[in-house]
Amino acid sequence: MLNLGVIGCGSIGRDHVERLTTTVAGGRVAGVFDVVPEACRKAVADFGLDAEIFASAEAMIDSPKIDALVVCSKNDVHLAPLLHAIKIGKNVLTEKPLTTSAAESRQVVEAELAVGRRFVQVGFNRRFDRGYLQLKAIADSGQIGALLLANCRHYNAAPATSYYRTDDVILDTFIHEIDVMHWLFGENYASIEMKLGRRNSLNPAPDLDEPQLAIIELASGALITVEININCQYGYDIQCRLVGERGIASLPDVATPEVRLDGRIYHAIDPSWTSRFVDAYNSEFLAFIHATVDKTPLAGPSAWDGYVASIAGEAAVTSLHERRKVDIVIPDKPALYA
Ligand code: ISE
Repeated sequence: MLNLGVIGCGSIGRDHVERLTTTVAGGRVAGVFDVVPEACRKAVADFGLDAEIFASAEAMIDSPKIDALVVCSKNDVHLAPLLHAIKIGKNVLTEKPLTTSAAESRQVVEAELAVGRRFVQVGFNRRFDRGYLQLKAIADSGQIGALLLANCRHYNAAPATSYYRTDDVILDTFIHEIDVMHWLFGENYASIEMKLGRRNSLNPAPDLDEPQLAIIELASGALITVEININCQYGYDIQCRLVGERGIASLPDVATPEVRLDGRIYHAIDPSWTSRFVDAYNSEFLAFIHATVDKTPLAGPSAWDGYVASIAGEAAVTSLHERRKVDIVIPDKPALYA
């Protein structure tokens, strides 16, 4: 049984504590830390945890009672625990994004390269989703030919938090497509251009500019467009369509029952990512736990993938603010991440 220490017991941290306690085998929550101690006490009480509440992330990472870490703290404070865990040789599953800047993400990569092994798996959960895995198999099989275009939609009913701002739309939401499309296409990005759409009058936050439209150009000339709309009101709607030379492959909609009622036929849409990607979250944890227990290389999205996403994310933020197309330059991938 892998003893996990969870850093950050807010919304996604609580979700992960719950899945580790009720669903995912092979690991248990043995320690928790949050800058708000009450969040730890609540998680321990709500999920009946037999876990130590630590006074600091450092103390938990250092503790011999903790085998590996799960980072669910705010996006801009991921770096310190990641570097600390790598330094003392413990694996970490960190929520996305790896960090909020390319320079910080590069530090994580450098820390792994210095030791010569991977310690970090990034929570880009799409890579464990059944539908995306099917798309990847179709793309890699060559059956629809080389990929020419892709269109994605990332719609949230409402922003994730009351303090969600314009850059979060890129670095917290769109970052998923930045990673998963890089993986699906298997080639590097060349440039990105972000556009702001007409403001939704139902958007409650004054400094949250969206919807946004991304146009990504790949090294081969292929183009990806992504609509990010986080005030769509009607549900959590994730779509992706790959256009190849001979055919098209689209992400299947999540199967929900067809309901015939009150003169209508309809399928329910997931309300949020928690339910939409529940299986993917469970699978990413299982993969992390098995690799850590078996001492085999981590197989999920790596610190390098997180770094690439940070480079592209930063370019997207620059593009949005400066209203211009921005080049994306990805360095050569080190052998460790081959
Ligand atoms: C959240 O953190 C996610 O990971 C969701 O997939 C995304 O849709 C949401 O906007 C993020 O806040």
